[in-house]
Amino acid sequence: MALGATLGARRRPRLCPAEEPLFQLLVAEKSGTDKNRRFLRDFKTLADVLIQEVIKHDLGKEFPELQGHIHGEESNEFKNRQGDTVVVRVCDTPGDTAALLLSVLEPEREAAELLAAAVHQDVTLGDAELASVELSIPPQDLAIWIDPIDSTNEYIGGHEDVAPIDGITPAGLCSALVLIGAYDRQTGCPVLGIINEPFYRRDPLTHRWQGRYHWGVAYGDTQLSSLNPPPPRPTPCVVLSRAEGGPVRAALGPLCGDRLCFAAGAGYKMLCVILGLADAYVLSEGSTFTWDACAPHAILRALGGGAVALAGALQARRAGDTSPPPELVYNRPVQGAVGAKRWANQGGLVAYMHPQHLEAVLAALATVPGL
Ligand code: 2IP
Ligand code: CA
Ligand code: CA
Repeated sequence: MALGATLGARRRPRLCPAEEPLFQLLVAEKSGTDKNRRFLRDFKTLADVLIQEVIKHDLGKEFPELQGHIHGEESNEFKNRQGDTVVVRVCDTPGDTAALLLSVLEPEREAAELLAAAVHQDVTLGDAELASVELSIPPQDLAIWIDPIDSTNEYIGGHEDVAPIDGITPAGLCSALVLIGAYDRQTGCPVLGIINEPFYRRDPLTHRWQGRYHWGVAYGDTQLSSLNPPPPRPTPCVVLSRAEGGPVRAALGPLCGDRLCFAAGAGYKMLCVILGLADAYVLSEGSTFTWDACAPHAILRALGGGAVALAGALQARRAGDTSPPPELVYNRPVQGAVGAKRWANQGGLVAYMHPQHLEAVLAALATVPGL
């Protein structure tokens, strides 16, 4: 089976399997005793690490050529409450996985067993669109970035009822996303992306959470996606982090009229551009990483958009270079940096759908001193 179809059709990295008690734990509110709160925090952090391990395990099994090239944000070392280090992984049987998880979640045996059952569950998606895709990408040319949960703070906070403003939900559970991106090992270009929205909405009848996912492939001359490119707005809407500073806001304000929007989650803000809820996402600092941007960037490229390094683009522009700025790549660590910072998207980024909006954003930001 082709890699693209398989990435989409294999077990979904959904946080919420059908089992109601497990599901309740994952989204449980912060009510109850301190002990409960601590357990929930551990449980959610464990889910974060475990999702990455499940994806790594499944992909590596299906495509041995990818083994050693599947990277993620999380380390699989997890400290339990006794201070011991547990290496979280998918074991050969649900029983072994449950036993391993229990060493973190003790004494919550039921939670450990439900989680292990979810990990070992085989989910086959009937995605007619993906099934009809005839594209073969050699797995040995690719590598993977995974962010098992983006917008962790919102995930842990668990706020369910944040009202959208012009279609963009500024905070809350719905900005917690699972991001899986594949890039070309040689060039670093993003090739394939999947964004899973586990908390997309409540089913109106059952009141259970429903997820949805989006995918895109940009490989050679092939551009395919589960979505259609959104049309450009005459006056662009730019989405920003709430942490974005005054000078950037002031420079972009006039460009957008009253349409500066704010949202949590780097992945969610890129998704807003993908879905046409915003025309661009601007970030002026290196506070996102390869695992945040790779998957949404691949989908943007599949739809005709992209993502560029902001500082580099402004520098080239100021030096009189009028060619389109180079797109972000995912195989180049930051020289001299250590830890997660090696994979920071240094100097910020602009994600866009339509090149004229990228151009307008860069023109507006070129006036900001210090950028
Ligand atoms: C975070 C997360 C944050 C985002 C930050 C990312 O990833 O997406 O929400 O900040 O840049 O690195 P902001 O919400 O201000 O855009 P994670 O949640 O995976 O740590
Ligand atoms: Ca992230
Ligand atoms: Ca994360």
